[in-house]
Amino acid sequence: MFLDSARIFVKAGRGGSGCVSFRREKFVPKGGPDGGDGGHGGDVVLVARSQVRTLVAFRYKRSFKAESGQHGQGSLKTGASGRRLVLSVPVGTVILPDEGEGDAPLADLVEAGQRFVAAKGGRGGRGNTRFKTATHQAPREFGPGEEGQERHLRLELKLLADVGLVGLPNAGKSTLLSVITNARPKIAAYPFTTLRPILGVVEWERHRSFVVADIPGLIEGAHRGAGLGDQFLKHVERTRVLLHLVDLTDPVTPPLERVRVIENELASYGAGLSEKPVVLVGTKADMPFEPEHEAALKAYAGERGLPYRRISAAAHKGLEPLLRAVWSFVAEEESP
Ligand SMILES: Nc1nc2c(ncn2[C@@H]2O[C@H](COP(=O)(O)OP(=O)(O)OP(=O)(O)O)[C@@H](O)[C@H]2O)c(=O)[nH]1
Ligand SMILES: [Mg+2]
Repeated sequence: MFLDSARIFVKAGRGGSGCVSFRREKFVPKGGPDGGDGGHGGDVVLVARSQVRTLVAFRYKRSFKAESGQHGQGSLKTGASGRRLVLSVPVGTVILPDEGEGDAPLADLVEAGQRFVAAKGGRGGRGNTRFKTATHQAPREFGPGEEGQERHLRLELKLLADVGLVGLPNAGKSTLLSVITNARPKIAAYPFTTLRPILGVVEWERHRSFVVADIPGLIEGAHRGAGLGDQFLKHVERTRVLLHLVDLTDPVTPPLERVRVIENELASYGAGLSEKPVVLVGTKADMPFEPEHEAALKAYAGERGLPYRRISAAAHKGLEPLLRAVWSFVAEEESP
């Protein structure tokens, strides 16, 4: 599991001051006090939303202030309340006090739509009307608006992968992860370079990030324990889409044979892996490869109704279209 975290500063709006005012009308002999109350300051509220997958947005902006309330006015007009500031966070975000202030969570937003008032807006001050009593007919007192609450908070999220990379050893999975995410996996020209799953976050435009899991390569018989076995497939059980990487440059084994190996292992593992949406990805396209190999892959993808994309992670080619295809699957299952 991989932890995404952020530290933010939130400040709620200040309450507006109460107003000191007296009624002055031509034919009314004794104008009384008529100062209205100040408006309340806006809250800063965190809301869990399923469209947001990571805390990446909080790397760009860390300080958040809600609007203050307006001052009260004469004629008993209450000031307008400040607008609340709503920040969207991923479902699964745990909100903790600042470092040094304890580790007991303040909130755990486990469901979409769940909210947490991170900073409470200040109350508006009372207008002078409120200070009027039988013996105090012309009060000049008023309440100042209250300060909005402010604090530093820590946000933490345990990431689950949205996208899984599968393929034979050496297919180029880790290389792809290294160019589309912030992760820096080990890459080498021998099989089983990757020994344990590694997660990375793709920043796909702002507020549209998702998590990719790179797992060790699978080989024939992985479900019986061959190679590193299928023990790591549990890390892709919860993903929305699998990227099945096929090395276009392998001159020895026909690509469809290699595709079948992986498909068989996914099916033998069970847990619905073989029903998951798949994007077939031909890799290392910067190197020479047999066009018939790619044609066979494309034809197979066509038959199965799978998208096919050709990439070169090394040359950064085809990545944008691939990510767009992936995003369509990641975004598809989102509930509002
Ligand atoms: N020319 C070229 N070489 C690539 C490309 N992608 C990966 N490679 C090379 O292929 C080899 C294997 O790459 P990895 O990314 O480690 O492959 P993997 O699928 O993660 O392998 P395992 O972790 O062993 O399953 C490395 O030598 C990479 O440099 C590419 O786009 N172009
Ligand atoms: Mg690897």
